Amino acid sequence: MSEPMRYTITAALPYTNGPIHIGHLAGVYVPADIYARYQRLQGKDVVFVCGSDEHGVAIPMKAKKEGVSAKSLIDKYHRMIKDSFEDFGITFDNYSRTSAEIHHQTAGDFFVRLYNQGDFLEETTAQLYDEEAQQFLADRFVTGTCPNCGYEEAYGDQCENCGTSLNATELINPKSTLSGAKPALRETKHWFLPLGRYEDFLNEWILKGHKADWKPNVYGQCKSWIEAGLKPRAVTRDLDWGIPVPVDGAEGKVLYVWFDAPIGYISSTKEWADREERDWEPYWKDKDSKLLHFIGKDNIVFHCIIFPSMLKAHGEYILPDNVPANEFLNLEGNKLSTSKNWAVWLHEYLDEFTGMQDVLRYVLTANAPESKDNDFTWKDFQARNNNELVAIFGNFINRVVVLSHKYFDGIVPEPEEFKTIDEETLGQLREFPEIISDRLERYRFREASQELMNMARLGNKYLAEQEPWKVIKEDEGRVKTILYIALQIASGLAICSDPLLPFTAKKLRSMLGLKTHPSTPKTKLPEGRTLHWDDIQKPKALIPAGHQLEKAELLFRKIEDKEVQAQLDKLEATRRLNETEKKSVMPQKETISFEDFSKIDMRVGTILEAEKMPKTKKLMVLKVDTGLDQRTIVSGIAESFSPEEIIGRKVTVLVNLAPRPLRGVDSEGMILMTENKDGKLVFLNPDEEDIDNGETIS
Ligand code: B3M
Ligand code: ZN
Repeated sequence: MSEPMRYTITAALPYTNGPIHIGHLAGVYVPADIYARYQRLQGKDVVFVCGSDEHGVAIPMKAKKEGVSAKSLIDKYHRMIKDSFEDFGITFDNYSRTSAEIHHQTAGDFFVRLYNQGDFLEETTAQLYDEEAQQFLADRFVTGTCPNCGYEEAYGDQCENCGTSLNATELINPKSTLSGAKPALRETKHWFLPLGRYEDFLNEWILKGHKADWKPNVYGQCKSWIEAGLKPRAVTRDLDWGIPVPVDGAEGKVLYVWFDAPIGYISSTKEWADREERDWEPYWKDKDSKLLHFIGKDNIVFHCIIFPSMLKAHGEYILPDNVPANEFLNLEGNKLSTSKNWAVWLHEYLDEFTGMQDVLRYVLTANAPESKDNDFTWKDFQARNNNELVAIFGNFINRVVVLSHKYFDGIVPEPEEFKTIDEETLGQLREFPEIISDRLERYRFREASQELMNMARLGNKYLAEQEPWKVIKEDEGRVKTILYIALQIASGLAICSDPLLPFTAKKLRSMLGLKTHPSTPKTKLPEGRTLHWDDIQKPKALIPAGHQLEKAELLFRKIEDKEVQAQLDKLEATRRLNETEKKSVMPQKETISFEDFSKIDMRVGTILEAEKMPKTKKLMVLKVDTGLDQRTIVSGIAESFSPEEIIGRKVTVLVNLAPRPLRGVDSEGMILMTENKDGKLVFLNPDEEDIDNGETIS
């Protein structure tokens, strides 16, 4: 089979209801970008597209929460997401948005074509309706128990726990997220894509055709859905936010967000082609083109079942060649969550770790959730940086460039005769491009990152063993050979690190005096020779003797403990805030007048004696010095304190409460207390030691 000429690479369109975090990056954008950069470097014709997903109920819901209009919400996050991707070095050829005119047109036309071809079922059915909010409920407007796995927070279109795609009416105990009400049923007309019609096609194409090359997690999910039988899916919604359904009799209805969003890949390609004066069609219609969708695992059904069925129905489009979906990344042991602010936000990272894009790219790749969910921890981030990027990669490059300047004025020395170790080292160097290519071609980005590090290890070990800094005293000729070999490895790294560590590769090339443009497949040496990925495999020098190097700069810097601690503190603050918010706050009581309030007499007191009341669990009999007198107060605190703990403590006492008998003892007041997170009582006591008993509190 001949190599495909063209690659159409898509990355899931992020919702503009929040910023990008490390989960999005690890799952989708970093691997997609590595792959796109790699294929460009191989001289392939690549278009890498993405854009903002601005429809669906997620948008109006979030806008309501932020108290802004949906339009200003999408504008804000679109800008923010686009900018942070750019700063992070994600090389989309185009980053569009689904509110763009070209997308409304493309998605509308797509719908009309299927409509005219008779590919939809038009049906009036009873759908969930919120009578209070006067709105139909679908997707995120309704939650309930998943009929498949029993998860209680499943959405109206999908269960995020088991990934099953659902119709809202299938939810058990549905509840409106708008009003909390139990929905009623009301009739409404919609258009459905009868997925059952595509079962045979899906069977042939995925189950028979892609058993060997799709990732087991992706293939497995597809298999269980197809085998369970596919039901018709509504592709329209009763909503006022989205793309109006462009056929008669569909007033007030919009396209379902998952109908329009994947078409966004096509619109984004069109937008790019218009700008670049290119033809978009071969990228989507030519059999030679390889279409790849990079997504997270919760999007598998949409990219492997629904969108391909749409493309198939349309009739002119190619199908994805692969959908290398990743599992999820967790953060410090907990699920990443935008609403709970449990995340490392890309825009904040870029601010706090300036110029360190590659560190995050590396850590997220080395620990990518490729075959199972994985955990991001700041300690691991620090360790990968300090022990691998700094101690191996950075250390090797720094040594070789600094020593070349020190001994040979930064000119690549002419080597003397090679020893066995030199031949062996060059032999090993030559094997890397093929190994790294193989891993990247098979979407094994983790392994690719480790092989790249092994390449740096080869150089580091070679230098450490050959010790040119010692040899220089007796044998300058040998040092010439050593540095010559080490510089070949450094040049190999400059080429191979380009897809994975693009900022580093660029710096490294400039240090080595390889004046290149990263996105061009051929790397030009100043003397006009071209340097390519495959050149590493050839016996010829990568960087020839006599070539002038530029001055050394540090590729990576150490990350200090205090930087990691600052990040952990930030997360801890979030965790605490979430805990407090989780506790439901009791509604405010009826308003009282100032007069009422002034009747209350609260004083500072000290507990003098404390004794558990016999035969009770909760009660304790206290003697309290109120400054006015010493009196007995019976208090329900015995489950939270032992008598010894509280004798001598200052407390706030309500002194003018009418005495009341508790188990035969007259209680002459009340101690003020509250409950902490764990339900334990705590005194509302004056912290200051120097307040006298009897002082009033007002
Ligand atoms: N907007 C992303 C998500 O599920 C969703 C992807 C659309 S890709 C066409 O977060
Ligand atoms: Zn489920």
